[in-house]
Amino acid sequence: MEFPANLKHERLRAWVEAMTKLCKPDQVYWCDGSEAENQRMCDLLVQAGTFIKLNEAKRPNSYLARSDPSDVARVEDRTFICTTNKQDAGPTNNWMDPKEMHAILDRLFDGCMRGRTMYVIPFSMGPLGSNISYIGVQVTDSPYVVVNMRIMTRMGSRVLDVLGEDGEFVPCIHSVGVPLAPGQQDVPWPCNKEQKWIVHFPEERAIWSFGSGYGGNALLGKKCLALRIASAIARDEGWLAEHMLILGVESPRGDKTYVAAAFPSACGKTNFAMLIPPPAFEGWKVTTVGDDIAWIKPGPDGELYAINPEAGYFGVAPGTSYKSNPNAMETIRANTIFTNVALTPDGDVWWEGMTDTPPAEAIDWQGQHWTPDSGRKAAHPNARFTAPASQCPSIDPDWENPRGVPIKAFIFGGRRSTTVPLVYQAFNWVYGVYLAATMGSETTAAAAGSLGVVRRDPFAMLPFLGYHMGDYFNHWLQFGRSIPNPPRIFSVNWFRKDSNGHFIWPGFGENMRVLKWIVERANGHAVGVESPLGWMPRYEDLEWRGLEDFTPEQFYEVMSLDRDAWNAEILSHEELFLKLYDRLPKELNMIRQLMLSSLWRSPEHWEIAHDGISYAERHG
Ligand code: O2Y
Ligand code: MN
Repeated sequence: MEFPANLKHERLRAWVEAMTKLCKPDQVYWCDGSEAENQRMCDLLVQAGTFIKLNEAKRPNSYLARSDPSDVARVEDRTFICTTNKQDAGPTNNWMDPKEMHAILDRLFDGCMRGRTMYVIPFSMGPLGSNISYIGVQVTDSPYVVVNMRIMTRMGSRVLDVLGEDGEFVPCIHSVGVPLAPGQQDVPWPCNKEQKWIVHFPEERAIWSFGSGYGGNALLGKKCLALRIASAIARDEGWLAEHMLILGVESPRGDKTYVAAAFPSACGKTNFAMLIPPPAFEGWKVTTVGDDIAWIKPGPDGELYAINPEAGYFGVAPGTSYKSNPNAMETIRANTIFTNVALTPDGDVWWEGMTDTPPAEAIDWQGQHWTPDSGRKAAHPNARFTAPASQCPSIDPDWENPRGVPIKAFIFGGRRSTTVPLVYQAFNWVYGVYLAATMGSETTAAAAGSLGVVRRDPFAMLPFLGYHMGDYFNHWLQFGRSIPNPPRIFSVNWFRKDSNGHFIWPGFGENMRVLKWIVERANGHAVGVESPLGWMPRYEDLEWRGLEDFTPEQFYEVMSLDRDAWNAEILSHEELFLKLYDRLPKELNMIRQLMLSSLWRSPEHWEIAHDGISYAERHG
C-alpha cells in the first residue's frame, strides 16, 4: 500500500492496514482534499450514475444524487451505544456488549469492500489546529461520502500535518455493505437492504457504520463523532457537545451577542440560524456561526466559548425558499450536492415549498416523470443539500475563530401547538436545565400513526447522546456550578396554535422580535416579569414596528399559561424521570416539586391575560 509522504503517524498507518486486511478492498486511496481530487471524484460519480451534473449556468459545479428508496434517513433503531456496562448507555439508547458487537461487526466487515476502493479521509471537526477541535479518520467505500465529507469537514492532507506523529484521532469505519464480485455491475446507490448498523464505542472512541450511504449514517463526522462520541468526551473533559445552532446578534450600536439554540430535528434550526431581521430592525444584524452542532468550552476568563465543528450545511431542502430562508437559498446557488430532490427540465432542482408555483413537470427523487397532479411528492421529505458554510451570506466573521465565540444565552425550543408560551426565561441555571430536560416536540409524521403526540426530547439530544441521559443532566448541572456567570436560559415555542388550529405567531424573520428580547435580557437590559414558569416579556417589552397587526390580545394568547395544561404537563414529566430514575439528579425532582407547588398558587397567577389584562398589570 502507498502512504502519503506526510503521514508520520504509526498508529494511523497500522489502523488503516488493519482495516484494509479486514475489508479487503481492491485498492486504497488516501484523500488529499484538493480541488483536483474533488473534480475527479465528481466525474467518477457521474460515470457511475450516482451523480447527475446540474445545468452549469443555473447551478454551477453542483450535482444531484438519488438514493435507494430504502436509504433515505438516519436509522435510529439501528443506532447503538456500546459501553461495557449497559447502564452507562442509559435507557434512551440501544445497547449491546462491546465484545459481542465487535464479533458481529468483524463478520460483517470481513471482505465487505471487495471490488471497491477504500478511501481514507483524514478530517478535522472544527478549525484546523484549534484546541477545541478534534480529528477523525474515516475509511469508506463510498465516493459520495468522500465528496460530502469534503464540504462538511476540513478534510485532507493538512489534517495529517496537524496529527503529526502521535496526535489523537477517532477511527471511523464505514461501508455501504455491498461487495462486488469480479465483473459485477455496480448500482448508482449501493446500500445493504438487510443489514444496517450505526455503532459507537464511546470508551474506545471509535465508530463503525455498515449498510447505509445516507447522511448521518454515513458522514461520520456529524452526528456520530461531533455529537455521540464528542458528548461522552465532553462529559469526561468538562465541556459540552450540543445539538445547537450558534448565531450572533449585532445591535445598531455595534454590540455583538452570541447565543446557542437547541431545537429537535425538523423545527427550522437552519432558518433560525440564518434569520434576516424584518425591515423595522434597521441596523440590527444576525450572523451565522453554525446551524446544527456546537462545541462549548469554558475559557480562561470563565466565559463559555463555542465553535461550530462543521464546515458545511447538510440542510433539509423541502420548505426552503426565498421566503423562508433567503440566506440558505443564496448558500446553495453553486458548489452544492443535492440528494433526493427533483430535477427540472432545464437541469436545475426543485422541491416542495421552494416556489409557490411548482414546475409543470420534473423528474422526481426516484427518477420517475412527475407533474403537480401526479399525487406524489417530487422531492423526498428528507431531501438534503450539502453546501459550504463559507457561501452563506450571513456567515459570521468569527465562524472559524479557533478560540470560538462567547455564548451569553441558551435557547431551547420545540414544536408545541398548546401549553408552552412563545418565550420565557428560566429563573436560574437549575430551572433552565429542568426546562431543557423536559422539552418536547409534537410528532409531525402522520404515517407513524402518532400525529400530535408529544415526544420528550431532552436538550434536543435524544437521538444524539452517547451516554446515560441522567448523567448528562448531572453534567449540565455541574457545568453550571463550575462557571462564575453562566449564560441565561430561555424557552421558545414558535408553533403555538389558536382554537381554529392556526399558528398564532408568524415566525421566520419575525422571530427577531423574540430574539432581541432574549439578547437584551441576557445582557441585563430588558424587562421581564415573574410568572410561574420564569421571567416573561410584557407586550410593551417587544419591538412591534412593522407588525402592528399583531395585537396585544394575540400576544397574550401566544404567551398564555393554562394552569390545567401545565398540571398535565408537569405530571407527564414524571414518565421521563421514572425512565431515568437510577441516575436522575435530585435537583430536577426538586424543581418538579416546586413547579407542582406553584399550581396551588392563586388562579390569577396563572390566568395570564385571559381577560386582556397582562400579568404585568397584575404582578409588575
Ligand atoms: O437524515 C439524515 O441523515 C440527516 S439528519 C440531520 C441532518 C442535518 C442536521 N440535523 C439532522 C438531524 O436529524 O437533526
Ligand atoms: Mn440536527
